[in-house]
Amino acid sequence: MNHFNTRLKLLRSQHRNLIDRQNTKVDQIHGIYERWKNPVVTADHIPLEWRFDLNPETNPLLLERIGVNAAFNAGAMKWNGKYIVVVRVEGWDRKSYFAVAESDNGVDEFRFWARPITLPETEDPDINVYDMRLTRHEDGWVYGVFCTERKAPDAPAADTSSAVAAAGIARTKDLVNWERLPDLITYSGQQRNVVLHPEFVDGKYAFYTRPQDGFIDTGSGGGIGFGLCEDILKPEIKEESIVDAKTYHTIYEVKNGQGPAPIKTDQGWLHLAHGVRNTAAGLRYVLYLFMTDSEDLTRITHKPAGFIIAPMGEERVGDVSNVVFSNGWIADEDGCVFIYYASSDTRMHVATSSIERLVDYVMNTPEDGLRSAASVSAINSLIDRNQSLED
Ligand code: M1P
Repeated sequence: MNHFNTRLKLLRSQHRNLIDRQNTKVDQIHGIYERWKNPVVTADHIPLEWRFDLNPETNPLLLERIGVNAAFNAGAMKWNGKYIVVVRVEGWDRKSYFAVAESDNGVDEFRFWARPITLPETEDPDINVYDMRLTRHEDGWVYGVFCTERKAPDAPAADTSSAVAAAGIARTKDLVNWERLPDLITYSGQQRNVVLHPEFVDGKYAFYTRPQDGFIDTGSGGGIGFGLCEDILKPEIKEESIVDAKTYHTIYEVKNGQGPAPIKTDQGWLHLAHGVRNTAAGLRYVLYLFMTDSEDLTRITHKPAGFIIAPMGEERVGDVSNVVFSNGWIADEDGCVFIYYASSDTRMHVATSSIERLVDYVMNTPEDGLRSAASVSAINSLIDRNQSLED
């Protein structure tokens, strides 16, 4: 009993210290955004009540019973004045589930709500669910669109890895009670990184998609697609067009995917996405921005070359190293933007910026010329303009 009480006191104090830890801004030379020093949500932030049997009779050694491996890839939104993240929590058993954590200021003191989200299943139960994008839609609902993964039905018995990815859809009015809708039907293979646009387009629900031939290899798919759906209760996209294709010798050469729902600005829709390229050390995931036309959502108007956020320092290492991934950001009414991103499929971070800075970055950073010579030409043109200032 003595051991139990001492250990419980220690666990509680360590947990409290972690949650209460204040974050500090780390200025970046580029000036486009600031990183924050500490991860904002980690596996250790998960409440002790979810992980430990706190009864000394049944757990006298106070061992962890249901462990958490990672807390990452969170959707985000402002909710009753709080900064909310809907985190992908992955257990020691490899299963992911969703859980809401909230903070008063968006950069520290994230606390999980009392329980993880109880997500209703469809008639074909999900084996794994992850990466929820939140959309406050103009129809009045908050939608969560996520990846649902199931074993490939036609895989030979010896193949215990092949899976099928599709877009699951749930909606809520309180982030506690969720109504599950049928999975999105598309005709372009598998789907991951599907996101609902916040406004109707021609009276229809508009989705960003990411068609892919297989579970990991995108094959002929791999770009950010777009399609319309007439009835959200029977969600189906009959036609998809590619808005932002994967492209040779870019940071999105292998595949890419829409991050959170885009933010509406006076200049157009601001998009955050991830791009993937291959290296000798495996896939490298980075984040990039682009802007689409206010009216024609399929037309990219501005697209800076390269990444805006790439893994840095300890972000580089984790369960899937050399990855940054984002499916959540929040634009405050005063123009501040909180970009929630995960590193290496392990923990959550925040970077802060403003609509003004991100729009400036998107509209004034040179596009990818797709050749080394074009990159040098862009630098020379900048030097020329700078030299003319001295004349
Ligand atoms: O492991 C990196 C990411 O891989 C997938 O993203 P994509 O479909 O673009 O390859 C997802 O499983 C994502 O959760 C994960 O972070």
